[in-house]
Amino acid sequence: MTKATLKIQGMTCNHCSMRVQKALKGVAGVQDALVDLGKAEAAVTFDEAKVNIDALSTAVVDAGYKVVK
Ligand SMILES: [Cu+2]
Repeated sequence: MTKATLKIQGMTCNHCSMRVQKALKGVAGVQDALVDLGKAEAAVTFDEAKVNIDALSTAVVDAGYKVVK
């Protein structure tokens, strides 16, 4: 498993962080995702053979938020 932290822009409340967390967890290959609203970060544990950072970023963008590179 690989761990990565994504910087996310646009989350303003718990509802936002839950949405992002759900979106990330819904990606095939993601084992776990934990969003920290205060830090505006998502810590994601995933299987690198199945998913990459770009796919994770796309999931966040599709949920309506921005990923800061
Ligand atoms: Cu919100």
